[in-house]
Amino acid sequence: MSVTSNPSLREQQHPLIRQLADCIESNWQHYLELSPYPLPTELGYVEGKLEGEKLTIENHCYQTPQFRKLHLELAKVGKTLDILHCVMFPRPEYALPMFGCDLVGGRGQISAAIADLSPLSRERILPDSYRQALGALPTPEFSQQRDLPDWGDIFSEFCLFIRPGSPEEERQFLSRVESFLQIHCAFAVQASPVSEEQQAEILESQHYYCTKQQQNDKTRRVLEKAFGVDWAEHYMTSVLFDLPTTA
Ligand code: BLA
Repeated sequence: MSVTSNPSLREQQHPLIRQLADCIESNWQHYLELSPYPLPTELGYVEGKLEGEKLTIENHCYQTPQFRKLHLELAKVGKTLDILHCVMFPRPEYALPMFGCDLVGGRGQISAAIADLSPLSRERILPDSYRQALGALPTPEFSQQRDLPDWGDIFSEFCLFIRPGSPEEERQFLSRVESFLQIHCAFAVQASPVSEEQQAEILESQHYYCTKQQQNDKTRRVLEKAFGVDWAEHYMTSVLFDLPTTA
């Protein structure tokens, strides 16, 4: 299946968001066998009002033999807020980490750039293969590191959370996220299914990951203001961070 995106929202967004969205999709297309993911049609493209400004959300969703859901979301609030959200949810049959990424910006400046390959094991450590590959990457210095919130214990030691200080730092962020994606996709397509016992542990770890992400009040507040409390709860638990049901 080939990925064809409606470029309308992307073209209006911060260049780093546009570039990262293109980068994510081209890596998915290059490495993985994509098929459609059935998202409720009313949630593919959504518009609401946030303090008088229009909030637009555009979702791109796929599945593959190794991933139950690949989710790329672009959102825009008037002229003030641009958002990219991306999560790759592995199928519980595979011992793969969770790729997650969030870019939040507005008025020409990205305030939060986050990317991680988060472990899905009881000990919350990445497989050796990932630690070696990630540890071998060049480690750029970013001038403004940001602190993770309390619920951020789900992230790995490789988690990047910065406010990019220059176009050069934006390029370095993009390049490191692309390396995360390449490493992840290359390992994923070679992965073999694990034992039922290990699947149960992976499932439990995905629950833990999603439950923590649902505690992100900053995301919740944006959605609540535009669409109301109930819609925000539904969206966070069924589209952004839905729990897998069966292994
Ligand atoms: C932060 N997320 C934020 C912020 C906003 C959003 C407004 C605050 C930005 C800042 O402090 O500069 C908003 N993010 C959204 C909205 C959506 C979204 C509305 O994705 C979707 C419609 N968040 C994720 C994923 C990760 C993530 C996958 O969705 C990480 C892998 C992390 N976002 C994340 C973290 C923060 C954040 C850690 C900082 C939270 C804090 O400082 O409290």
